[in-house]
Amino acid sequence: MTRLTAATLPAPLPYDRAAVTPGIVHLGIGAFHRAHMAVYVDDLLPRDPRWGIIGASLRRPDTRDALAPQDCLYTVAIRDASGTTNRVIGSILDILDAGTQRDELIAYLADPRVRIVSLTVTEKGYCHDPATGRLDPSHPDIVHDLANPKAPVGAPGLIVLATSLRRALGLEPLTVMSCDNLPSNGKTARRIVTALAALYDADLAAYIERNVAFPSTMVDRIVPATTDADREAVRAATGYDDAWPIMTEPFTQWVIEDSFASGRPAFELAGAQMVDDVEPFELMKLRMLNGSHSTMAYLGYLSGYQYVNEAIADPAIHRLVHGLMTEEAMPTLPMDKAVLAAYRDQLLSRFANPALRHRTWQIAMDGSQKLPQRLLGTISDRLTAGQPIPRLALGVAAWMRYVTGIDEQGNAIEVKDPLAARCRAIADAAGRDAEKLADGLLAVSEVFGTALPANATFRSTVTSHLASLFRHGARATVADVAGR
Ligand code: CS2
Repeated sequence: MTRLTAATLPAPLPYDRAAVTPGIVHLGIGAFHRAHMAVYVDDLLPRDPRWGIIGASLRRPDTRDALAPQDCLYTVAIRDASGTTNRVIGSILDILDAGTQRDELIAYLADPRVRIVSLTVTEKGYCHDPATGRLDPSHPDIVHDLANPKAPVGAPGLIVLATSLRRALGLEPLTVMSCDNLPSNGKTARRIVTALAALYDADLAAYIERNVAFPSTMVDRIVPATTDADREAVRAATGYDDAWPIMTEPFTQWVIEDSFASGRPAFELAGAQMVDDVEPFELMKLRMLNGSHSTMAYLGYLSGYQYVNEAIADPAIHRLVHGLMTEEAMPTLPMDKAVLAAYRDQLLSRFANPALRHRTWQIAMDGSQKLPQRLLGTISDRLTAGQPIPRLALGVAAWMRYVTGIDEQGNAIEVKDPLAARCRAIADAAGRDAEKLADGLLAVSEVFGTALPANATFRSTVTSHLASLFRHGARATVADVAGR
């Protein structure tokens, strides 16, 4: 069968790709970027060809290897119960593997045509302490980059190098645009990049502080990992071979703080919302969507549900998630109640999308990096206000049960998390003693900080839920906490 390439494209793109020039370097060219920002840019290229994307992966060459033979073209398959729409995206002009093509990547970062560096490097790519949001100077990437400032491996190190080269060349300053699920992601990126720069050179840190823009953005589109069955479905529907098509839902949202150092594409013409303050949107999304997602991931996995749509079809999980959003998350959010209720209802139907096949195991990944902004911030706010936290605490307890690495049938769970080994050691020492396990994990300050573990209500609610998970299992515990 024919491979998707510029020469075999079934229908021409709505712009002349040869006339598109690079304007954006994207670090972390995974499925999420290809389903989200690259689609918005693809929509804009017919009006303005100056914003082509150069993608880079920092860890693995697999995206480059899959897409380079197909001219970086790929299919986005938009799926729901009514069917699938396949669309070819051409906004990514080139993909570099930072491990082997670092010089090319650095040359693009210092290219005068490039004015935006965007990021989807996941929570752990920020090399920070998740509980405080501050640079972790002992992070292996930071240790490496401080010793090798001209050949950095982490995103913060690459941005610092790019900035110093651009300053030396007298180029326009960059805009660094985070598209990761972190609270105040722009401020977080600024804090980390500036802190790292200060470790090299105080002048450079001051330059960054004054000149580089770090808009916050709220990004939203659910993107399950692509499977071989998905590749087969795209092949059957389109008649060509695509080594790495992307699966996603019809819904997409992007809210961007309108603060750019050296110009930007007219993202609003592709449907993005340009606003002065993204924080209320970010908080809503992290606490409602992602908080529900992580809760469903751990409880769903432990209950034997492989996919989110199966988990949310369980009436007790549905009730729990509905209650978590309505009773616990929504009262902490600075948005209009009717807007929040509509967002909740839309989320519940997005979770139920039967065509997405979003694995609970995929969302369960990297919980140590995700819990603070998804559940713990909401919990702190509620405890401060003297409000109860039964459902949120169950989400936290389910994470603790999950990172023991053994499911309810006694089978191994493949726990993917930078702190997996540490959590596992704590779990092995605690056995099935809920109090010991909770004590051990609550002492992991990168996740829980220091204030929350000192709160007696938090500690006892989490511990009693954890005891119930061990004694009665996830399904019975969910039914109990969700109520009738
Ligand atoms: C998910 C997110 O994998 C996860 O942790 O919660 O990737 C989620 O699908 C996106 O944030 C949706 O925009």
